[in-house]
This record gives sequence, structure tokens and C-alpha cells, in this order.
Amino acid sequence: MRLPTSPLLSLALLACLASEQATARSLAELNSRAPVQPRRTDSILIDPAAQPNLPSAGAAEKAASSVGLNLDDIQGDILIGMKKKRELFFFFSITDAKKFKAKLNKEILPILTTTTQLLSVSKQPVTALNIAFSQSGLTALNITDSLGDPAFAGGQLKDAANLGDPGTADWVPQFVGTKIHGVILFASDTVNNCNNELTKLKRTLSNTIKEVYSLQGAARPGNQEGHEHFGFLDGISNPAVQGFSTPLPGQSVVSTGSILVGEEGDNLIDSRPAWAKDGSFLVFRQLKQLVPEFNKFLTDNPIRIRGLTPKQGSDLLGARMVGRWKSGAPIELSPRVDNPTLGADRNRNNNFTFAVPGQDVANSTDQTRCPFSAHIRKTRPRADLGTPEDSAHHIMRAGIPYGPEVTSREASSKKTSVERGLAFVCYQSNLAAGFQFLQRVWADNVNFVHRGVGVDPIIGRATGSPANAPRVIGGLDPRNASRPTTLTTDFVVSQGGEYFFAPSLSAIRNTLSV
Ligand code: N7H
Repeated sequence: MRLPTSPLLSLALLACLASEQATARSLAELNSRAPVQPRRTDSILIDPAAQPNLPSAGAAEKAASSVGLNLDDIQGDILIGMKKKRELFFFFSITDAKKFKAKLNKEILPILTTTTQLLSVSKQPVTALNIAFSQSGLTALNITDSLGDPAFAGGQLKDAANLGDPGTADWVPQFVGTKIHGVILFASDTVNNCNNELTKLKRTLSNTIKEVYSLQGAARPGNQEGHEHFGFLDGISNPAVQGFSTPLPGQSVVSTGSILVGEEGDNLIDSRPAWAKDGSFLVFRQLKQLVPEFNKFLTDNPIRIRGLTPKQGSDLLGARMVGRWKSGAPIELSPRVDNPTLGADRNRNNNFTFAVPGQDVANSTDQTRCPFSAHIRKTRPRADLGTPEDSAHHIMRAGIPYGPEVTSREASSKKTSVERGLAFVCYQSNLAAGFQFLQRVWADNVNFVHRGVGVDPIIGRATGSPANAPRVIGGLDPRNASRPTTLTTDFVVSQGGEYFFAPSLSAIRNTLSV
């Protein structure tokens, strides 16, 4: 090739050639690395109108930088909430720690999904992947630092009685013992994607781990998307986390450190090992739900109020047990019939307290709108404990339903024959203030928020009581709040679980995998 005589032209041509060569080189490099993943056009996440929406990647980045939070270092599931379309939980034990650490560093770390990645569809991988370790898992990895959380250190099995579980006869056998060292979460829009990624991962980790157990979760189909198996819309009242999202009216606001260890607001910040920063304690509970039995109880015991049909009376009883209608509308704002427009309005569906104007909260006996025992009042009493609301016990719920829809045979026999329920997941920086507190101190306590109101009818059980022991619940009848209702079935049955710690990516890189 003849070179041009003009020095300017030759410079331009050389630059052009160099850039073409660079492009060719980078394409070749790209091709020699991982196969190009198909681009995602559809989100991994659901977005029901009633749930707080996620911030855009830009807004989250701006909020995060204002508090010095690095969303690229925080595993994606922690701040996202109950929004996955499909999620597979894979529980494993480590059989060769040295080889596992090498794989963790080289093969798993690069494919872990960060918070930033989940916030925009174009950055989402085909299947998102997160990892968390139990105390026995950290021990297997030779991590000797204490994370400063006794419940985590002891494991969930030790906590079973404390949480109100009537022994462990109903537990999935694999959760009994300390065999589970970790859990890998796969989230995608199809079960196939989750399974394909699991197959790849098992190949990658072969000879370093053993599969212990797995559970596939899925958002319910059609217009039940976002609803749990009893039919109620879920994930409405997760808190807004400072440095991440902007609160909606009435939404609780928590400090970054309520959810993330080592951040501002983590009350044990000084005693945490440095590497634990920006990790979070993950509670996993497999909670079986007896849906036909729950429905039968509602059908058999409608609240009889003039103007309501028996079906409406049954719906009202269910709504009073939960504190919200199936649409998500709070009964505090719509006390007699469902109001789907209110339920779907994220700007209004959290904007309430249970305070009655003119009544002293501490001595209030008024349950005409919402019973003291209702699930959402037990787990977030709002102004019942005074204002401003104490945010010490807020958690980030991130679970997903599992199991099939109720079959027509089950519906007609009013008996569960196929297991379904909630793969309950929540994140917090302190188990004793978060999940453990909500379950033990509030939901299972017959005297919270007032003496004798009974346990939470959805998840509450008096500690030490046998399975299906009668549970006497106050306040479910709005015409006569002192009339107790006795439940003789546990509609939610704990199948056990484990406590995990979901570390930051840098903790995995610099500490857990070396
Ligand atoms: Fe609950 N349910 O369908 O009845 N939950 N929950 N939960 N839950 C909530 O407000 C349910 C469980 C909390 O801030 C809603 O997002 C079921 C455990 C908290 O106002 C519904 C199961 C724990 C809140 C359900 C189950 C909690 C909450 C309303 C088990 C903790 C927010 C939707 C199978 C120990 C309260 C919403 C607030 C809300 C149901 C489990 C805690 C519909 C079926 C184990 C903190």
C-alpha cells in the first residue's frame, strides 16, 4: 500500500488503522472470554402498582453517593424486596474449602449480581446470582471472626423453640443440623433459566461442594402476581432505606445500617469485623401455608354484619386477620369492604397509623377498624408505641411464594395435599432486633400490643405450645372486640430454615475466598 504524501493525511490514516486494530483486538478479546450473554429486554423483577417501586439506577446512585454507599459492592437481593419473578434457593455444604475458595474467587465472584445491576433491565444478567453463608459455612472457610450476632452464630435450629416452632418434626430434614454451609440464590424470569444456571454452577463447583437441598419459588400467575398463596398482595410495606430509595407517604424509613452491617445506624458497628461492612443477615424460612384449610375457616366463620353477604363477611374476617384486604388496601382506611383502587395506590396504601383521633394510644381499646392482633399491626404497630415510630425492628422482606396453585381437588376437599407456601426471606443488620424480635417478642406474644390480645393469627404461636394447639385471638369481630376467636389449625407451618450472612463482593474477594 502506498502511503499518502501529506503528513496530516498519513497521521489520520495511521490513527484510523490503529483504532481499527484496537477494535479488532478488543472484539477478539471479548470473543475469547465468556460467550456473549443474550441481552435482557424483559425484567427479572415484577412491579405491581401497589408495591414501592425501585429507584432508577441513576437516582439510586445519586442517593448512595450522598451517604458514601457503594451499590456495586452490595449483593443485589438485599435492597430489592419481594420482586423476583422466579427464584431458586440452592443449599450446599462445602466439602473442600481450599478448592471452593479458589472457585469462589475466580468463577463465582465475577458472576455475582450487584444492586446496581438489578436496577436496570439492560444491566440485568439472564439469571441473577447471590450467595450467603451460615455460621458453619464461615467456620468451614476458616473465618474465625465473630459477626457479633448470637442468633446467627447459634443457627436457626437452636432458635426453633424460641421462634414458637412446635419442635422440628415438621422441619425439612436437611435444615436439621449444621450441614448447610451456604445458599445460592438464582433469580430470573423463567424456571429454565434458574435451572440452567444451577447446572452450570454445579459443574463449576464440582468436587468442592455437596448439594443439600433446593427449593424453587415463583411469583403467582396472572392477576395473582405479587400475592402470596392466601391471596393477599404482599411486599407493600417494605421500608425505604436511606441512601437508596425515596420514601412514599407513610412508608417507614430506615437508616442504611438497619439493613447493612457496618453502615450508619448499625448499633453494633464498633464490634463488627471490617470485612462484614455492607453485608446483611439473611433469614430463610420455608413456611408451608394450608390454603384450603384457611379458606374453609373463613367460609365457616363469616363476620355477620347487616349489609354484608356471607362471602363479604368471610373476606372481612380474612382481612382482619391480616390487616389488609387481598388487594393490599389497609382495613384501617377501608374497614368494611375491599377497595382495590386504594390497594393499588402506592401513594396511599401505606399512609396510615392505627391511632384513633382523640384517644390516648397507650390506653386505646378501639379495634373497630383494625384488630390489635392483625398480622401487619403485630409486625409493625406504627403509632401504637408512640410517635415518631421506632424503626429499630424494621426488616427488608425479600421472599417469594413456592409450590403450585391450589388444585380443584384440594379446593373441593378443603384439604392441602400438595405443599405450597412462602419461601420467607428477610434482611437486617441485627437478627435479635429484626426477624427474631418480630416473631418472638411481637407475633408470638399474647400480650402485645395490649394484654390478652392473642398471638398473630397468621404467623404467631405461643412458645412451647404443641402443633395446632388452640390459639385464642382477640378483636377479630368488629362488633364485639372482646369476643375471642379460637383457631385450632396452624395455617402457617414452619418447615425450618437457616440464618445466613450475605457478604459484600469485596468481602468475598479479600477475605472469604483467600
Ligand atoms: Fe408477613 N400474609 O399473607 O398474611 N405479611 N406474612 N411476615 N409481614 C405482610 O404490608 C404473610 C411473615 C411482616 O410494615 C402482608 O407488605 C404470610 C413473617 C412485616 O405494615 C401480608 C406469611 C414475618 C410486614 C403478609 C408471613 C412477617 C408484613 C401485607 C407466612 C416476620 C409489614 C403486605 C406464610 C417475622 C408490616 C405488606 C407493615 C406484611 C402475609 C410471614 C413480617 C399479606 C402469609 C415470618 C414486617
